[in-house]
Amino acid sequence: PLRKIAIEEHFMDAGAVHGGKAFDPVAFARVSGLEVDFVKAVMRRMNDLHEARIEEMDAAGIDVSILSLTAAGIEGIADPAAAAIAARKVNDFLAETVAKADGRYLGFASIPFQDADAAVRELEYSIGELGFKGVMVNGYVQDPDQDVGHYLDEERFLPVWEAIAEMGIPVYIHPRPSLPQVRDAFYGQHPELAGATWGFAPETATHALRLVYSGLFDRHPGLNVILGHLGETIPYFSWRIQRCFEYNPLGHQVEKRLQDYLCENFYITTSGNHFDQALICAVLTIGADRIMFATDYPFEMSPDAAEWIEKAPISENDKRKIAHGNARALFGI
Ligand code: GRE
Ligand code: ZN
Repeated sequence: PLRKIAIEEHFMDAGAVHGGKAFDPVAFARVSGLEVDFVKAVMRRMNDLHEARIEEMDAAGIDVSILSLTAAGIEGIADPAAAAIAARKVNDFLAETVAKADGRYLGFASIPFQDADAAVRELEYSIGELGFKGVMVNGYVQDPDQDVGHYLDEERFLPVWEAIAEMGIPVYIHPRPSLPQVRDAFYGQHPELAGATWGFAPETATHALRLVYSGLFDRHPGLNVILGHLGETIPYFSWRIQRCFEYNPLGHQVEKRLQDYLCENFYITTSGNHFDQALICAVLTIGADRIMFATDYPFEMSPDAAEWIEKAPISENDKRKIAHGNARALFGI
């Protein structure tokens, strides 16, 4: 069978993230636009890091899962000092989990972007000492005082990007629910559209485009950002974005076309988007060398993701790159 490495595979460390308070499925369901029963079922699988998860990996032909803290994770913590403490706990917990898993798990670091110095320290610890393969960031970073978020194109984050670029590790930008003011304005009477149905995609795509048009990749041409869900709609829309930016750059000049940044600075994954037509758009836009397999466990069932990629209407060679080859090369597995 097609061997796989899966790279958007979540766990939850509720004790660390919620400062010892129990996870609240009702609150999570409300902000994520989910049914409470769905959240409860997902959380049972989320908290299993041993038997059932490994069995599901075996059934799907997944040799290695790169684990990441589920959204909103550290980014959702308002107090910078609490964020730094929580990130350290989560990273230590993940390192122990990886160490016990006989090579079946690797990890993405959580870092406290709320405080750039602390984030760089946690990078050095989690990448340098714990051996994690990159950073997972769950969208915008909570402000300590107001219900606003900070996207990673802000100047305050430049030292963190510099350290990331120097280490040569990728950053996976994962969705988190939009800020309340965006949710209310966009989705008011339609909470069913706010989450993974639709809202996560424009939220995360906007974040990625802000990075591009901030000139981040001109400053760090070797930097790699990973997007899930077959690129959060960006491949499909990339031609129009480039076209309309050329007409109306509004002072934001960058050195290359969006298509060039996609091919040089982005990877996308197949997490939670088992759609042949979207895959083909991605293959024709960014290329099979920059697409990687992921399942979005536990929000999706890994065998569904596996069966889909096995049957996808692309070449055997592309399938092998997507299933495991690109991840082996990028992460040195
Ligand atoms: C996720 O990956 O974080 C996620 C959610 C809610 C629904 C679906 C989903 O947080 O993939
Ligand atoms: Zn996910």
